[in-house]
Amino acid sequence: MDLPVTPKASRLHIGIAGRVNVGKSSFLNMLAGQDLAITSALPGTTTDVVEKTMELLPLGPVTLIDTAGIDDASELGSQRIAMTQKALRRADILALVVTPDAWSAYEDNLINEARAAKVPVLIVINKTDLAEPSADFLSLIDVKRLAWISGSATGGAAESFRQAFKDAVRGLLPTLYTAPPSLLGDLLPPGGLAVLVVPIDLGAPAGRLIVPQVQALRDLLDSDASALVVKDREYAATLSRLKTPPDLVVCDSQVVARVVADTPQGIPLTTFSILFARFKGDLNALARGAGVLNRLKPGDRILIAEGCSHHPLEDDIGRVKIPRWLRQFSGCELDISTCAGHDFPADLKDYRLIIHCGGCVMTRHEVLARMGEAETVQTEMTNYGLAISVLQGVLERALSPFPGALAAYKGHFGT
Ligand SMILES: Nc1nc2c(ncn2[C@@H]2O[C@H](COP(=O)(O)OP(=O)(O)OP(=O)(O)O)[C@@H](O)[C@H]2O)c(=O)[nH]1
Ligand code: SF4
Ligand SMILES: [Mg+2]
Repeated sequence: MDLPVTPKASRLHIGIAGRVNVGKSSFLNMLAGQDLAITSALPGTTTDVVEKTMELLPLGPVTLIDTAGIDDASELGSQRIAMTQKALRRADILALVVTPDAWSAYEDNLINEARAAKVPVLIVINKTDLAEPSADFLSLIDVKRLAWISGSATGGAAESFRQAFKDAVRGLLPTLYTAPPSLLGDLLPPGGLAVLVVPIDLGAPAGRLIVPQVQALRDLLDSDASALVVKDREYAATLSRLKTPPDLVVCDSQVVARVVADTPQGIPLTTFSILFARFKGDLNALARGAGVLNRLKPGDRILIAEGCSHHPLEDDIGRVKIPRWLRQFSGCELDISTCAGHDFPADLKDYRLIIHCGGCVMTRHEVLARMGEAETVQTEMTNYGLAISVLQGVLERALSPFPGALAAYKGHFGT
């Protein structure tokens, strides 16, 4: 978990999709005001996904993702489709580029997929210098209740096309499913006190706190609450010196069993991982998935999914510790596999459960998109933090500040 939470992870990601040659790359270049992506009259010019991060005032920093046009006739068809789909999973908003009066099942399918993943769609009608869209075409888009803009990426008047795009994106922002809840400030009254229990062991970086801890401190300050930070060893003694109990205790998952034992009932307690599960994903659904751990059977297929592939420290958790704990906890032999980074499998239906990492370098949207894919095939998903708390027998306590998630966990558990 000790990677910087890059600003990239919290930027608005806008995916640009559409059939070959409609002008996706030209549109990206027009927005950027420079020739970044190669464009040409040949269909299938873009073969790799091109990303451009830029300040799109007044929207703020955004990442534009230009994808390969999909054309069933092209030889690279299936590879491209897979690449484009992977890239689009990262999008918070989908800009679907079309040309006047050209609409097919392809556009409808993409829109259906985006809607299933709760991604708002903006139709960008390009090449209007060659032909204006007909009234019938525009009403077809209106009937589908889609936002649209029109213009020409190469035919001059770039400024007004760019402005229309920014206005339209701004209009879609309130519909974004990806707006995260507060990290923890909403769990305390104003002026409240949170105790953060932070183990300083060999795995802790020298001379500083890790990013999730710093983010929690900042969120508490933003919420007019205060924080007391203490190591697990000093926690019990420190708690006993407080005149009134804290409003919330947050601890690292690795020490949750001990912190639960040291915390009187009635004090809301959770872990950093659970806070981030809510911040980065859908806590209720992840808690429901955690319930599956109590009902594993021999041979069940479990996927342990890591959001990136460059964190030697955590290899141990995903590849060694969690599999070992799972086998001990369930008492049976399980079929456990792992994936990392963008290798998240397209077909999830045969997995009994997916246990995902905290996704510190993933956007909330990426996490939600993966959850959506699992949900479509009725595969449950949970994450490391929740799983570790279940395996240590303390998840009910660690979900005490989140009644909805607790009910989801217990409902699935059948108690
Ligand atoms: N007349 C006109 N031509 C355009 C416009 N936008 C793009 N083009 C041209 O259309 C052709 C395809 O543009 P690209 O931007 O490469 O299209 P693309 O959708 O990225 O294509 P692929 O990457 O092959 O899928 C190029 O020759 C562009 O110059 C436009 O608004 N008007
Ligand atoms: S595997 Fe997940 S939690 Fe670990 S560093 Fe990568 S994204 Fe973050
Ligand atoms: Mg292109």
